[in-house]
Amino acid sequence: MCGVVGIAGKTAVNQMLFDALTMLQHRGQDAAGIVTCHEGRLFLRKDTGMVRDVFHTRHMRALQGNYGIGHVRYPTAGSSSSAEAQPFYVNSPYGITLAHNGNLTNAEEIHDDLFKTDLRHMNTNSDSEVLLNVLAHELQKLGKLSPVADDIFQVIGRVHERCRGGYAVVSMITNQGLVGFRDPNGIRPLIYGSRETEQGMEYIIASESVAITALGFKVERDIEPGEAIFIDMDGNLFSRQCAAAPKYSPCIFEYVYFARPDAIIDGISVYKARLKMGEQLAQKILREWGEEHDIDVVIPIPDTSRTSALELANTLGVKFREGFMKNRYIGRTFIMPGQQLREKSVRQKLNPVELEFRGKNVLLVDDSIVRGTTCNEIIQMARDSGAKKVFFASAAPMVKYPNVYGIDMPAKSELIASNRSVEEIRDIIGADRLVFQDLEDLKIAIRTKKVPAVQEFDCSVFDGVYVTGDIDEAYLDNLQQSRSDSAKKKKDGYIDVNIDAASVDLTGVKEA
Ligand code: PIN
Repeated sequence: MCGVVGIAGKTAVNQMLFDALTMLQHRGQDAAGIVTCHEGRLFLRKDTGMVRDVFHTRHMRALQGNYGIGHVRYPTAGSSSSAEAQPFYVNSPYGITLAHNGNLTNAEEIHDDLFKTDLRHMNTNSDSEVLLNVLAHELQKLGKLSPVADDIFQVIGRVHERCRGGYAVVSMITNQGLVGFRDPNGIRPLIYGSRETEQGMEYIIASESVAITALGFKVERDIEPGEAIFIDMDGNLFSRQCAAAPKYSPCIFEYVYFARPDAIIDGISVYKARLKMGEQLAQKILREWGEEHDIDVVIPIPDTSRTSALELANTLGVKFREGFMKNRYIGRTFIMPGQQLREKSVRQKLNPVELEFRGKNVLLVDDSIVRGTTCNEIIQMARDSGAKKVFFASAAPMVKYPNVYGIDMPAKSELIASNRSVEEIRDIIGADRLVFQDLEDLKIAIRTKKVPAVQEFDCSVFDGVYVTGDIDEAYLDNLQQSRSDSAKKKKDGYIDVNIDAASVDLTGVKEA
């Protein structure tokens, strides 16, 4: 998962891009990058690390210009080097930079075509570089010295024809303008806003509304599935539907966990959706455990589950208490994650408030259970703190299938629910009772009458239905192989040999 932002401004955009990336930091803490454009020259700074660590004063000073894009990267299998930090750059045509959130499901196929037919070279394993080269190749084919909005939209149409999967993209075409577009299913989010200034209208495109409002811009609207917007160098904005059969299927996991609660995605408040998830889950508990359940207190596992746990407690009529305090100063992970490390870091991250547990039957609430390893540790902490019974509730249904649209889920074999019953999972994690949200209830929690266009979601991690229709067993087997291979490499301390970013994709770009 990643965060993207693009700004077409009237004054320097470096600080605004930096601020926007800090608002999107939760979408990726592995790497960050900004590229700006000033008088036809590009200035790029990207590296692994958090936003505050990647950009120093000297970098910020060098990021000149009124147009720019930025990216924060989530650690995904096989992309941990700084060479694969974004934005990516390709010099021809025009000089194009691109930041991508999502994952192409046919990247390998396109990679082959790009190499054998289009004679394009790619220097990383990143599907985002593939996407950039498709865009560049299609623009090149048009062969226009000064493409207008119509040309850009025609090219995005071609990108949609060639690329499959989930993608929300911002791209800067040197001296031509800023483009934002979203995959035909609207799997990954993208939204834009505007701000009136004395010099004229400024525009921002971002993964989440929070980056727009925090910068003092006004949210205009979400970019629709398959739609593209283009802001030319004079600041004129154009938009067009570029996909043949667009359909809303936003990723349901954004609402469950990834997005900030204060974000509004596709017109739906993430906060409100999480409250309703708590309400739905409480109804299920009342249905299945009966009114005479023996829950004394509801305790969220911070941070994401807090909102749903609060409403769950309200609906049950049970006390809501903060039983775990989070150490928010654990910043970077210097060693590659492994099972042991994950377990250790839970105890460093969360500390129990013992008096909330002693002698009580507690219901712990988390947003989801993925590997099941942290809940195991947390349940043990609750017992060590003196809890009588420890119940566990997941605000999301059982995660049974891998994600192929840009959420870095573990391989299927590592998902605790992939081949197990609720009872088996309960036994493994050591809870006295375990309850999962039903998928239909989750959808009910998110849907709102106010947004009739968004009724269906990409729920593939829960139901195995992949909305792009191109995922079969062979694809998932392959994925399993690469995800577990890359995990193994990481555990063995293997590092992919990559030519340093500075000597690869900065050709003609001044490094900030
Ligand atoms: C954590 C959000 N959330 C916690 C992510 C743990 C699954 N895990 C998914 C639960 S936070 S496990 O709110 O952002 O801090 O099942 O894989 O052990």
